[in-house]
Amino acid sequence: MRILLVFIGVMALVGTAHGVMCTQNVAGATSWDAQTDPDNTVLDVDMAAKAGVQTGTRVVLTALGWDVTISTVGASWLSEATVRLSNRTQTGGIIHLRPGISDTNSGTQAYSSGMLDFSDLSLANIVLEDGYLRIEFFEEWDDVADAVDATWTAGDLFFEAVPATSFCSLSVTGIEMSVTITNLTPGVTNRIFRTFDLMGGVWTNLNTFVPVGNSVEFKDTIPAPHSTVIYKTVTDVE
Ligand SMILES: [Ca+2]
Ligand SMILES: [Ca+2]
Ligand SMILES: [Ca+2]
Repeated sequence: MRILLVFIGVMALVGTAHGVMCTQNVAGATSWDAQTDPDNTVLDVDMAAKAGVQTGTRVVLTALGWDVTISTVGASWLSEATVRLSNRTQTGGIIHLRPGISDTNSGTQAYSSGMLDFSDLSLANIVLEDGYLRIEFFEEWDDVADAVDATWTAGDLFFEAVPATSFCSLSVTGIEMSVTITNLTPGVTNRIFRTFDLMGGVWTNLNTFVPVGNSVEFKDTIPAPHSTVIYKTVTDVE
């Protein structure tokens, strides 16, 4: 019997294997004092959801752009308004963006850019293991302690986000097969479904698992008389 195996990767992610453009509005964010000061605005952004995948999915940011308006207070310079981009643990790729970096004026000014690829700038990608991006607004030079130095009055930051996808390898012996599913996110529920007919067949949930590591081996026995079997893994919404 000829067995045809077709493995479909994480269905929900197939369409997002490439970078997804994601937008984060920053209107109203305030930079008060120096970096780490608790007064500063800090955003905790679910980039996985923005990229169209399940919350908690690993996401890598590979490019950045901006279209923002900054308004300073008193004598503070526009160049000092800075945004710190990192994962929640502030490890790995960290970027400090200063849209008005050469602007030693005070007042209100708009700044914009095209998309800048981190690799073109010899910068490391920002790796979000849990899919969350931390954005802290702070002052490169704090003019007045415990007072707002600048407000990001309008605009957006833009990111190219690449969500994790699953890759599968197959080995077939007779009608028994095993699949190693890799690039999984630990702790996130996945389900494996099987059908014998891609066009209108019933999908049967064979297994539900929550991976401890990044990969899981899955075994199945293909029942006779089927010669075609199709599997898919789906990352659960909950
Ligand atoms: Ca201040
Ligand atoms: Ca300042
Ligand atoms: Ca303070």
